[in-house]
Amino acid sequence: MAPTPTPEDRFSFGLWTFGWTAADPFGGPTRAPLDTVKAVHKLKELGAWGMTFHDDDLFPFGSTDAQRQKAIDDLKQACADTGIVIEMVTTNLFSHPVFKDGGFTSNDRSVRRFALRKVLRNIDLAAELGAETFVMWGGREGAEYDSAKDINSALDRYREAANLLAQYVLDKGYNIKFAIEPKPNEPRGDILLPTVGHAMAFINTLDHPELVGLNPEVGHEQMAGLNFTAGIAQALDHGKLFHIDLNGQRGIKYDQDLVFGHGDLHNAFSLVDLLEHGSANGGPKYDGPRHFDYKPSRTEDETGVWESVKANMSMYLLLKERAQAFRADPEVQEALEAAKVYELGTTTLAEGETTADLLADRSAFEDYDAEAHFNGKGYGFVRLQQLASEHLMGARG
Ligand code: ASC
Ligand code: MN
Ligand code: MN
Ligand code: MN
Repeated sequence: MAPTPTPEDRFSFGLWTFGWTAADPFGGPTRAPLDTVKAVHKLKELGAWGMTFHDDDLFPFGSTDAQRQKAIDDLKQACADTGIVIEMVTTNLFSHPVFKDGGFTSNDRSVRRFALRKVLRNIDLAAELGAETFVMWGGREGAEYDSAKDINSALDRYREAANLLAQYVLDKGYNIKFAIEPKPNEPRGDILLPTVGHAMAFINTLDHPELVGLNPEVGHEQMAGLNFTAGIAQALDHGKLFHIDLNGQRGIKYDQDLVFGHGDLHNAFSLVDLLEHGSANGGPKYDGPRHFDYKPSRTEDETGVWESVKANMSMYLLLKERAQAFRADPEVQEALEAAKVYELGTTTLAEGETTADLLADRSAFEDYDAEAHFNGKGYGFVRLQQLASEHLMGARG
């Protein structure tokens, strides 16, 4: 039996996830649009805590001011009635044809100015609704052809936009931080800031790096063949894990946006273990929302949509239980010890020891018997992984 989600779990969903009507590049929609107010009530019923949206999810591009305001008022009322929190807001700079060459980094300057205005308006809305995170996924910020985009100028324009937005939030006194979401490709052939690592390096070049972090998505890193858990660990190490997009992906292919855990299950297990317990030797922990950015498969009807919403939360909670059992198992603790996982938490030089001391320590080098030290001895990493796998499969305690 899967555990029941509660608001304390802080699960949240993008309006565009369960609301996706399932049009893809090869075929039209297979589902009717959902009513936002009904959907908020359904989320509450299923045990979710929060919801997020792009401006265009809530009120279609080109809405009149009155239509926009009606959608906002309806959402506010639904949130007031249910207690659902709008924890993050983001801007759609990818659907409308005007953004076909990007928003902040379009070669066309007027598009860049329009994109900034669209985002500024949406930041005001985010503040009004109490959202504390503003995500920037630059899906169209990229190119198909190397000669078509001056990457140096594009990064300058991205930086210009991020600096302007951070200064706006400071001037307005909003309690909002930005989270950049990397993705390697799709819909563009190549996207700027393609991975967690690229984005973190970029953030360090901004005027207010403290206001800008990351919103990594499981599948986006895995599309680049990268280990998502390892990327998250590095983002935590840099104090940059401001938000997270949980979903599933099976290898290097198109962005599948599967239910969390329906892709690389081992990596989902280590991710939940890291999010819930932190690193084995301490270190910064994540305490933000558990946000799902997935798509209910095109084959599903509305019942299947809500089943998939439940499946995301169930997978997370089941993995949390399995990770707790893994950490609590004395045999696992002994295996972690034997594998020297904890020894990596000890500094390489003793406290106060200098480089001169290290150079003077004959046991570290001249008398160190490298052959004897490793002769015939292994680390036992495979045993550890098998114990993790047995816990993951519910075969132990
Ligand atoms: C986002 C985000 C994505 C994309 C995608 C839109 O804001 O985080 O991954 O938009 O979900 O379909
Ligand atoms: Mn995705
Ligand atoms: Mn995402
Ligand atoms: Mn996505």
